[in-house]
Amino acid sequence: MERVILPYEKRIDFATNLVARQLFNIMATKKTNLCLSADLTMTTGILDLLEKVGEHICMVKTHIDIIDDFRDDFVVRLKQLADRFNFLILEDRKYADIGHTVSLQYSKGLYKIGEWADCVTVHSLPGEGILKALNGSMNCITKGVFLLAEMSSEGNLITQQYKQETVSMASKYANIITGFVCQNKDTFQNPGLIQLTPGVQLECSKDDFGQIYKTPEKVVVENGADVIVVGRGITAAKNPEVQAVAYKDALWKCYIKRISG
Ligand code: S5P
Repeated sequence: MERVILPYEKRIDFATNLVARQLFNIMATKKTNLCLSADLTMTTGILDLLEKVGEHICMVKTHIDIIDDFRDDFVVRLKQLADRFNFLILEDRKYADIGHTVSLQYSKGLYKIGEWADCVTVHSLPGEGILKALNGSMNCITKGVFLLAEMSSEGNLITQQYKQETVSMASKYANIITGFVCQNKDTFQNPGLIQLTPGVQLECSKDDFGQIYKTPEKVVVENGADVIVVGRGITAAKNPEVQAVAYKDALWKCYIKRISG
């Protein structure tokens, strides 16, 4: 059956990655497919925002390397919030190096991402070695990878062939692949994988650096997004909490419309 018309709870059994199972479960239980991109540069800003919107999201997406006052206790508190409100943590590291380097970037250094992130974003550009290395680092732990198959930004260099080869590369590493970061429903068919789509605001627009925004209706109903990433649409709002609820409601309504045919 076509992936986009199956409800999240029916897709759980197709998932080969444990994080994908968890995420389908959280979305079905909390009735939200909103992922907050918490692109703020101070830890208190991120933690305060999550206190307010944690109940409305299925996942938070972080860029740990943009934080000015990073300390180890930040990730402890982030984890506590994730447990309390039942959401997952995606570190948007966009790994893009040779496998050996990526395995070090994943487990070592200041951030030790592998210790706290449920899943990470990864480019397929360097080839299969990047997944082989992460597969080794994630061995036996409930962790996941969102592989970038498309991007939201104007003029990006990803071609149709690159996209198709990215999707077939993933099939060999089914146990660690949570899904794809992409814009279109024809990117992949497997109902056990999750389509993560960024570049979303309530009205179509652009930013000054080539980011292209589409509406919830467009990305969910037409383009098949399962988890929808919203950053500045919420973080830059006068009242982020009110805006998070507005996005959650709009996105969930679109999902219900899609699965109702
Ligand atoms: O193609 C992409 C992939 C990603 S992960 N386009 C994106 O914008 N992103 C990320 O989504 C980007 O790094 C940023 O953290 C977020 C979008 O933020 P917004 O403020 O534009 O909604």
